[in-house]
Amino acid sequence: VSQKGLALVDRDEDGVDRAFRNDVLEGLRQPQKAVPARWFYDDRGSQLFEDITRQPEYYPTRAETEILRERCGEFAELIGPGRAVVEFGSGSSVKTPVLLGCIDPSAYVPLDIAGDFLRQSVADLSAKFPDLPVHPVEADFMRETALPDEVADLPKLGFFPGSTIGNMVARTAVDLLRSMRATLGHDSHDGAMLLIGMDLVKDRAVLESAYDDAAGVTAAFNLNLAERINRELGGTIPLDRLRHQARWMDDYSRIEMHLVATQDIAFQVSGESFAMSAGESIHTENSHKFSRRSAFTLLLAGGWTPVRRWTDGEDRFSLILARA
Ligand code: AVJ
Repeated sequence: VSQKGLALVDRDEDGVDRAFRNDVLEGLRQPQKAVPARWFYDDRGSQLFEDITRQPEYYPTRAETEILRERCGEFAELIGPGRAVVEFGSGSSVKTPVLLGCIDPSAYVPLDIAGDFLRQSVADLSAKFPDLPVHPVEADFMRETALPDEVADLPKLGFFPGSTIGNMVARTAVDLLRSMRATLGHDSHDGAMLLIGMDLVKDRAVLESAYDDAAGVTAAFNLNLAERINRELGGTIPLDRLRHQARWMDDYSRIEMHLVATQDIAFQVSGESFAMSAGESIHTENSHKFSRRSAFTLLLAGGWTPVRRWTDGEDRFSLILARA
């Protein structure tokens, strides 16, 4: 195991994450208030997301894991042994071991901006695969990243599960796909491959309840963002006057999550004043859903040619293998 120690979070004199403050203040100044979804994932938010994946209404994690388990032999055949698996994000404790067990890789490179999660997932994986070299890289996977020298000569497989690509609008998703292609190398003899999870369009009621579970875990996950703003940015957002909402936006083929004001409110964040009328919202997340064709179009725009596509037994979720 090798590790480059790098502090990626830029904090001011008071320990405030500057990028978080900028994103929140800029977002709250817009006519449709919005905060980027990446800020959900503090420790509490990451824990709540884990809880979401265990809710009966939230099918994506189970559906994708089912595909990974059932198609093991096909992955081995199409991807082959000896690749360096580069995971964008620090890795799920369930999905990553399934994939690694299927394809006999020569190295594993988890790429994550959060060093703590990275260290935890490295420890978990090394315990399960003691002979597999693991080279964690602390980096923002939205940017092209230099991979460790140890994997320079290995053919690469990018792994991007969870339909996290769906949290991006098309422009950002294409930027990411292109930077993944640059990171993984597309000009080598043994070209890079990408295995990517993309959630599918389905019945509106099924989608809306996946993002508004009966136990209220997704609501808590959404509200935690406002709590985090209050805690880290000296905010006074009245949490009891915000309500979680999941909306299917058919024209955009996406679920939007909002925090809706239940009455007129005024609050401060980092010394700046904001107001919301009853019914007005803060837009906190997009989760795009794909058809076969919209998924292929997005991948092709990002420089990736689909090789094979799998879905789960109920056609809820897709996993696509593509080549650079
Ligand atoms: C796994 C990050 C893509 O959009 O489905 C779950 C995040 N948000 N419930 C998704 C999420 C609300 C999730 N991602």
